[in-house]
Amino acid sequence: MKDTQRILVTGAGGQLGQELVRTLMAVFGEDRIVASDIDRTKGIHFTQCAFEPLNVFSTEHMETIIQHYNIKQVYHLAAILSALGEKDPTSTWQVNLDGLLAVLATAQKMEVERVFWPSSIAVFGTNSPLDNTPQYALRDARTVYGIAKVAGELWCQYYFERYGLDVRCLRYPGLIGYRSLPGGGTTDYAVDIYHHAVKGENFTCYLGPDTRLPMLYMPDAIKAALQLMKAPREKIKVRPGYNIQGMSFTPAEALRSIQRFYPEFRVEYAPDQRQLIADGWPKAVDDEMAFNDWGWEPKYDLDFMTEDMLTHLMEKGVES
Ligand code: VAH
Repeated sequence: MKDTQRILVTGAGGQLGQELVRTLMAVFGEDRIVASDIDRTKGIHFTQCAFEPLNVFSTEHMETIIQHYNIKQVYHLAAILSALGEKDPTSTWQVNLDGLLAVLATAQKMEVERVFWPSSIAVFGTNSPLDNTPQYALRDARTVYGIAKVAGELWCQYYFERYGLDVRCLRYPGLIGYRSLPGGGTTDYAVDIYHHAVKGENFTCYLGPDTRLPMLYMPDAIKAALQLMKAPREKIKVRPGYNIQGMSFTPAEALRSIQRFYPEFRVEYAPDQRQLIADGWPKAVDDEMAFNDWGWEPKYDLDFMTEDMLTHLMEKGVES
């Protein structure tokens, strides 16, 4: 990208967005990043770069932003996550799928060079092979969130093949970070458990102790997005989302990892409706194609992440 060109992040106020904007500013410079969110109060997180309240359905407003800031890359993160999404399926579909279509159409019209969109391991479901799920396994999603991710992947592929729009996607697993809180996900327990440990409070987990899920520490998640977006176009051989993960663990394994630092910490298990969602997701995914095509290689495993999470949460003090 040229120095006069900028990057727009939609849904920047979310768990991934806050951390992504922070890294993009460090890499490209604060004056080349435009953070946006439908919730104008999220602007408090972005005092060093431009912030624009934006509802992606207002395509004229989006066009004006792209024109005014000379936007050449868009990271479209605005979405409702899996568990919250089940409370209002129609709204979840509209935000997650129709919102993506609005961004793809506008990016195409305004000649945006590259678009990043986070897909999810939630594209898979009970009839998909769930142990070390292959890149091209059946996408048998059973949540509205997952169904919208399957449809979104197909639309991203269509915009690439029909119009040449360079859309790049990652199938993120559960994301874990200490700087921002998730909201409405099925994997959110994996963030909350660390906050409880540091506060000295025992934790009630809404998934059973042996529920294995693929996960990714936030520094690796951000690294993957920037690595994917930087790769030469010809290296990107997978246009639906690339499978990626950093680790795969159960709540019981997370507990043991934390107890190395907090031996008295305890977890009670009280599975709720999110157990059904998790049971239909991969336990781990095969991310070899990401490694082969653009050099994906995670840095953090469970114990390394636990040490980093606890250290930073102790330093910063945990949010209640
Ligand atoms: C969720 N954190 O729980 C998201 C993610 C694979 C899980 O898509 O909905």
